[in-house]
Amino acid sequence: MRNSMLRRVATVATTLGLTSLGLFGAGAAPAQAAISDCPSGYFCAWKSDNGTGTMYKTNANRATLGTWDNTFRSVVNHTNKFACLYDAPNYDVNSGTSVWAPDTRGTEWGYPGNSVSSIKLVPTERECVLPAYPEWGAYTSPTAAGFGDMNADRKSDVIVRDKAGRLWYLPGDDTGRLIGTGGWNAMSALTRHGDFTGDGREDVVAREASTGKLWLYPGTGTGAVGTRKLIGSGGWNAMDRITAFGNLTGDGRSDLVAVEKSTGKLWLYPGTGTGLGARKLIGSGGWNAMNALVGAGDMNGDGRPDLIAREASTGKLWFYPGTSTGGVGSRVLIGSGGWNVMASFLAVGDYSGDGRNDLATITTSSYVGEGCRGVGCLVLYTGKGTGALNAGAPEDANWMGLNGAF
Ligand SMILES: [Ca+2]
Ligand SMILES: [Ca+2]
Ligand SMILES: [Ca+2]
Ligand SMILES: [Ca+2]
Repeated sequence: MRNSMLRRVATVATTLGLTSLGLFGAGAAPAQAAISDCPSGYFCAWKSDNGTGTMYKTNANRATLGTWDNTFRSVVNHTNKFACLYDAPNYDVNSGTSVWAPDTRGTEWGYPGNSVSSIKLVPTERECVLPAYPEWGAYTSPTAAGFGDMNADRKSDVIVRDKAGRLWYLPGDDTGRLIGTGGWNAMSALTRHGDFTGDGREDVVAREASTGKLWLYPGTGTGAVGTRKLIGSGGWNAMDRITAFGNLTGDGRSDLVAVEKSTGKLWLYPGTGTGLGARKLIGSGGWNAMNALVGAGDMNGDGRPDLIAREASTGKLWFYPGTSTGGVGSRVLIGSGGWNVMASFLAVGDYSGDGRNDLATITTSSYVGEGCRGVGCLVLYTGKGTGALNAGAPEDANWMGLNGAF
């Protein structure tokens, strides 16, 4: 089927809406035989309204269409990729763009809705008009605190999972690098921050949805991750909000926290250097009331990592300071409401370059901010160094069409 154009620019934000337009119907009787002539793996087009006559087909990107330029009257995308149809040659998004979703049966055909002059086949919808990954820019932190920094250049980093299940490493200079070629959609939780393996490099922890296993992917120090190691043999689907916390227990190794779904208890899983040790109860109940947990690093400057949580019913943001005994202390309100417009929170360490840890958020459709509204705004909150946050500032409008960031 055909989806609406995904494009938006950073300063003029419009909501990404997925609507069906121009779809004539699946396999309407007169055209059925001709539409089915489109081979699997190909995008096909006809000059007629009903898919009859000479057929155009391609299984690769086409920057120009030669004699087929501006002639498509019916199309079908019999591939497992998104077909991006551009009004201009050379995939120029500034004229007009339409997107046809993957259709592995090759039955959903219709009018392309624009005067097609170039075609691209891509794994994710956002790649029709944007890079696969969003732009992440960070300033150099004055100290090598390490938190949020996978390649030790003192710039905080972000990892993004796209809808095709790939992982992209964003080193903080607006670029991105592929570090996971696929399969990451099998993971129902992704977290990082802190060094679990004891080599001084940040690592990634992931929960496998189908098995409830917990895997450790050691950071290589370059932003990539190495061969995974099993650190939880099962049962992790009973847990919610699995969050890498940093080194709470003070032994130099990073720890995990997670909420037990059935009880609302908050458990600490101490990192041992080779895996996770016996868990310790650090919150006796009520944590199911929180629908986001963020291991934000040391936000109040006492050297211990802290926790931020969002209360679902009120949209409040709470700060829980890490304590010397390996737990969390009395909470402090740091956001009086409205935080439910955030789809996700990213513990980014110190992106602003003042030595204090900060917080990044990605918005839902309900967000309205200055310069950006709707899904996929990146809003940054610098830390005050006390646990509290300064007012947020939208930084980028193109964090939509992804499948998570951490
Ligand atoms: Ca870095
Ligand atoms: Ca490590
Ligand atoms: Ca702290
Ligand atoms: Ca900062």
